[in-house]
Amino acid sequence: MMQGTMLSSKDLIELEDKYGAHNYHPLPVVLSKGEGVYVWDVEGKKYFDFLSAYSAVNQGHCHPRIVNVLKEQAEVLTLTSRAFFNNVLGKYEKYITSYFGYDKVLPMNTGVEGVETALKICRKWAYEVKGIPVNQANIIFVSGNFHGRTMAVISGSVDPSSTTGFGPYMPGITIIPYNDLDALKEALAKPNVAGFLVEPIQGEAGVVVPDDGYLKKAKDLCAENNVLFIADEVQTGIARTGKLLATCGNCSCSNGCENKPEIKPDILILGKAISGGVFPVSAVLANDEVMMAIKPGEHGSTFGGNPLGCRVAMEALEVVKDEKLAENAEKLGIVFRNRMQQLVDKSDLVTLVRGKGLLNAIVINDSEDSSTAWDICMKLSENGLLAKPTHGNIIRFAPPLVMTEEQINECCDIIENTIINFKVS
Ligand code: IF1
Repeated sequence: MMQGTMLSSKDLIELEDKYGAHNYHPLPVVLSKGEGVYVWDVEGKKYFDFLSAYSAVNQGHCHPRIVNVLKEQAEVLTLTSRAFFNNVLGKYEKYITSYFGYDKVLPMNTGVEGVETALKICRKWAYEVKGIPVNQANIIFVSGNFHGRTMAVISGSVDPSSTTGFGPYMPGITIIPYNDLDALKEALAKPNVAGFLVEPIQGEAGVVVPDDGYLKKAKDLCAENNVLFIADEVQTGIARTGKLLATCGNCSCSNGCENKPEIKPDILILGKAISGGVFPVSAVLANDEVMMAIKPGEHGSTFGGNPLGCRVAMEALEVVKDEKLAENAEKLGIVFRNRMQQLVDKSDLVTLVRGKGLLNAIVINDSEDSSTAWDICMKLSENGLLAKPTHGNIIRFAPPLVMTEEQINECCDIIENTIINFKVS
């Protein structure tokens, strides 16, 4: 195919099929442009983006302030490695630790690198501070989790699509049911427990929101047992659930939020929208008594803390504050769930709606392995709205947080009309 010839969606799908690993099954939509809450396909069709690259573009596609900083820094210095200092990293570290209220940050790139980093910090702290016998540390995961695709992380998964064919798995992991404090109490009573890793809301499991008080009680149980509470806010963080963090107000952060310090993770993991979807940036935050367990040369990465990602992340986080994205997510989430509840009440196809802020999902009245949710998403794309089923019969709805009330109502109209007129095959 000649470079520069206009390739159709079909051509481009064929290229990926022929030359790309088949590790995804995307909706047959080929995107070529994004701006705010909208994306366009190769043929010029416009869509509302209701997935936001799995909550990585909370600030909206190609936010001008973030893109401008990317361009500016890209012409000056992109990467030095950590073999040397650079003139951006220290400023970023001060900025982000103040923003979230922690002593220190360990900068990485992808979300799963952040999770792996948190697991390593937790183990190191267990041996050097808590005094667990070396190589005996155990970390508690919860079933239904999704923390990424690396070997250690899938060792704590119960999802066959994440685990089958990738053994043997990493030892030192206990898996208990999510949202079950008795199970947590029992697991914490075992010897050598170092940490408890949990998503405040389970995104991939289908936007599963735990009972009120679960996270707070879990944090308290961890504290009582000298076990680190590790929050994976890669998907739920950065204003997505209607607060800066789903673990809610770290009132010692620099935002002066009035929330009382309800839950403050011992280790906080951020990714995705920390950079507005413009560049891979992740961050692991902790206070000194935990973070200082890592000594020079014991962890890092080529791109971790690069000046380009740091500049982008600082601007992306400023946008979250300046544009009051958490408040907007909170407000529009209520509008969205009310509209979806009306749909639940009048359609046999939708059995429930759940979520917080603008991380929501509807459950389709069909078996997990039916194609109904997929077919509905295909119809939604024809009607100008992009979403994708998560597990089986659940459709996740996560638009950029810059959406207006008028736009969210327009999207609810699209969803409602699509569902009402949908014929189950
Ligand atoms: C894919 C899922 C979402 C995450 C949480 C860590 C990571 C993720 C809570 C790892 C990443 C992404 C991965 C992406 C699709 C998407 C996803 F469907 F896979 F499960 F959002 F729910 N913690 N989630 O959600 O971050 O290394 O990807 O930067 O793998 O297909 P990452």
